[in-house]
Amino acid sequence: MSEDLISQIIENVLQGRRNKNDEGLDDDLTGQPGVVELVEEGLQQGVDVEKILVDGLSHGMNLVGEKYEKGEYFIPDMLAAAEAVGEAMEVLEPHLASGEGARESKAKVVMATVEKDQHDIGKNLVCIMLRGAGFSVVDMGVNVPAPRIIETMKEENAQILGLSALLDTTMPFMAQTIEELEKEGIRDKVKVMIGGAPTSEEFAREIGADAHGKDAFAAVKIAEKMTTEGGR
Ligand code: B12
Repeated sequence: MSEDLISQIIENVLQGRRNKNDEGLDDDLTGQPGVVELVEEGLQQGVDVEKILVDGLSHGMNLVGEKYEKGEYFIPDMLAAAEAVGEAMEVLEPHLASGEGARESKAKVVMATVEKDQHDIGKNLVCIMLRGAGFSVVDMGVNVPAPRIIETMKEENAQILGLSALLDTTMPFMAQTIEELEKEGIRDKVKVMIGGAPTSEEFAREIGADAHGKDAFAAVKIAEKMTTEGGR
């Protein structure tokens, strides 16, 4: 039953359908439940929240990415899917954040998508999972210039910084942010993790980040390690 629901979520992400009023890309699907309604149904049925998030929404979005790469989808298709996933994540978030881990706050994490980059689905997913695991998360949003990130790290007295970039062209802003942390004399007080499709372990080492996470699960593991061991 839950597998069936997950496939329906994926299918509707691919169709870019937020709710029952949306038509979808192929046939006219108006009237059938969209991503938001399916997610609500999953919650009512007691389907695991992380399963909905990772196997449904995130996986669906990755398939959209593949279709875009093959030239089968165009930007408006990506955008429709992204909006549907974003809205459904808002429905899911309170359910994760009220989970077991949420009672203790492990550490404060500042999360940002770097300057000139508007991609936020992956970052939002990381924020949701971190909150669910009991971290206190300050989400700075997208297109955040390095100086603002540094300011917020100081104001919030955060222990961990998570940077996201989805474009080759915005990866250098990750390096710039780390340089600014050094200039401001707070690099040794914070741990930096980076992520996003074009980033890698190697790139993380190159720019002096403490860790690279390939997905939201990795982000949680890294943040936990950073908190307990205080290191890489
Ligand atoms: C959706 C999408 C969009 C949406 C974004 C909507 C939104 N609100 O985010 C829209 C339509 C706006 C968009 C716009 C553009 N996009 Co776009 N987009 C995508 C797409 C299809 C999916 C990205 C996504 O959401 N993936 C799903 C999430 C769940 O995965 P994720 O982001 O990778 O995140 C996971 C991990 O990476 C990791 N993670 C992420 N961040 C972090 C941070 C930390 C700290 C950690 C530990 C882990 C971590 O955990 C996440 C969860 O598991 C990708 C294709 C792809 N294959 O990635 C292209 C893609 C990223 N886009 C691309 C391009 C070129 C653009 C545009 C320039 C297109 C244009 N010509 O206008 C613009 C740029 C806008 C801008 N200035 O940012 C290219 C980038 C190429 C490159 N290598 O530079 C891609 C790869 C598509 C392609 N093959 O050409 N895009």
